[in-house]
This record gives sequence, C-alpha cells and structure tokens, in this order.
Amino acid sequence: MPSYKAPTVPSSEITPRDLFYARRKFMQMGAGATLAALMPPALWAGEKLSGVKKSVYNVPEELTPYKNVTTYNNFYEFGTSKEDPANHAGTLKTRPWSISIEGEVSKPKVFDIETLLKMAPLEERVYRLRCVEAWSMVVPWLGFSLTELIKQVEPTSKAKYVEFISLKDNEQMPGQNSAVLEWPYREGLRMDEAMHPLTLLTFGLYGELLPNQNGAPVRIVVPWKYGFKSAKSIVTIRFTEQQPVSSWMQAGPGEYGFYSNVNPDVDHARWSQAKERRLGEFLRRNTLMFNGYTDEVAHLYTGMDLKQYF
Ligand SMILES: Nc1nc2c(c(=O)[nH]1)N[C@H]1C(S)=C(S)[C@@H](COP(=O)(O)O)O[C@H]1N2
Ligand SMILES: [Mo]
Repeated sequence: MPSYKAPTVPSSEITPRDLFYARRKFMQMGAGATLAALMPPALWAGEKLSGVKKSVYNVPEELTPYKNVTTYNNFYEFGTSKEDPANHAGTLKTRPWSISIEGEVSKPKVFDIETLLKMAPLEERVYRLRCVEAWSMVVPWLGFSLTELIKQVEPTSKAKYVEFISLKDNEQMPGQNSAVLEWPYREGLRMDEAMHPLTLLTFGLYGELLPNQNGAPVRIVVPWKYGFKSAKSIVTIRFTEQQPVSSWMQAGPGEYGFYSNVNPDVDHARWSQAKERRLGEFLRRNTLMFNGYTDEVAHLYTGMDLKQYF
C-alpha cells in the first residue's frame, strides 16, 4: 500500500454529528415530494433506515465527519488514490444484489439484499476503524452482528474459517483492470472471530445506506483488526476448513498476515504501528491494542504469539 498522506479537509467542510442529523431532520420535515425527488439516492435510501436502535457497542469519541468518511477511502476496485472511490464508484450497481452463502454449511443459500436487510434489527454502532496505513476514524455504522446470518445457514463441524469475497466485474469496477491485487478482493476470519458480536454485517453509516465508496450495498466491519479485513461489496461468504488466503496475504505475505489485529507493538514491515492520525485531526494519537477492544476480544487470542500470528 502507498504510504500515509495526511488528509487535507478544510474546517469549513467539516460536518459534526449534530449538524449532520439536524440537516437530515430538516430535510425530512420540510421536504415534500419535490425536494425528495432531488435528493441523491443515498439519502432517499436513508429514509428507509428508520427504527434503528442504538447499540451497546459505542465508543465515546467524537465522530469523524461524514465528509472525511465518504471522501477519503480505500477501495482499490476504483483506483488506489484516496479520492478515487468517491469519484468513480458511481458505476457500481448495488441493486439487484445478493450474497451466496457456500461451503461448510448445512443450509447453503443465496440471500437477496432486501431479505438480508430484514434478517435482524438494524443497530447503529459507533466503532473505531484503523487502517493499516496509520489513519483511523470513528463512524456510526448501521448493521447487525454477522452471527445473525451465520445462525441461519448452520455451519458444519468442519467450518473453521469464513471467507468474504467482493464483487468481480471490471466494467463496474475499472480498478480491476490493474493487477495491484488479485481480484476478486478476498478476506477471511477465523470462525470465532466471525461469530464475535462486534463483527458487524454493515449496510449503512450516518443514518443512511452505505455510499458506494464505503462498500455498498453490504460489507463487514471488524473493528479490532486493520481496515483491510473489512471487505466491501460482498457477494460470497464461504465457510472453509482451511485458512483462506486473502488478497493482501497473496500480494505481500511478509507485510499482511491472516490475523492483522491492530497492535501498536508489532510494526508493519515498512512502518511503525505505534501511532495513528484520526481523519480530520492534526495531532497523532497512540494506537491502542486491539484498537481499544481488548476487553471484548483479547480472550480470542489467549496463548497465541501475536508477533508470529500478525
Ligand atoms: N473490496 C474491498 N474492500 C476493502 C478494500 C478494498 O480495496 N476493496 N479496502 C480495505 C481497506 S485497506 C480499508 S482501510 C477499508 C476502508 O473502508 P472505508 O473506505 O469505509 O473507510 O476498506 C477495506 N475493504
Ligand atoms: Mo486500510
């Protein structure tokens, strides 16, 4: 991955959470059919994500402004610069969409996106997410624990890992014409990591359906791991006996391990992981072990050498 470049966002463009919701409320109240018709699709879709409950899993930190979250992205299917996804992901068609659940399950099944959205109550969860490139953000995601979906398909006793596979379509995703990674984008988790309640099957952020650049229409978010584990625009979830090889492991086995837990004590092969810059902020902060989720997840790794299993 390219090295970290400080994001430049003028303060005039920063949209704090209160303002964001006030603006949305205004649009919902004052907006008749005319204004609604003029709204971009994401906001239209946002109207449908009502009845979202607050989660117990919220970090008490200031939210990263919506603008930063949606214009400074990694989504190599649309290019490798941070602005590329916001500028080019409009070609992604997010309807119709389905996820095929395959492999070591008693009930393999294809779920369409509308069915998935109704599978369990949507929650808003404010999570930290830290990129391996030493920037981070705090985002109100919308989704439910992946384990709600896992329950439906009944993994067999052979299911030890879960593989997540993103869409492969080089017309919708022109970045796939470059061999920067092997496509489709693939990631994986151990079964107990996938079933951890923090692992979020994610459909939205900031009260609306995911913008394309953030992985529409469905992605995962694994907040104690480096951001690249959180695969976007997923079309296949496969349960396996063998540990899957992710696109990043394939691209740089010495740089990207299977676990990729956020760990300030284990440097990346080319840079330190001790500090990070929160998008929209100037001073760097110390990176926290497991990205601050030690109480919730440390037990998953008891007895493991985290330098070896990086
Ligand atoms: N399919 C796919 N998923 C992906 C990526 C990608 O390039 N392709 N980038 C990853 C990386 S490196 C990060 S940091 C996060 C960024 O998510 P965000 O753009 O919502 O911040 O998405 C991850 N998921
Ligand atoms: Mo990342």
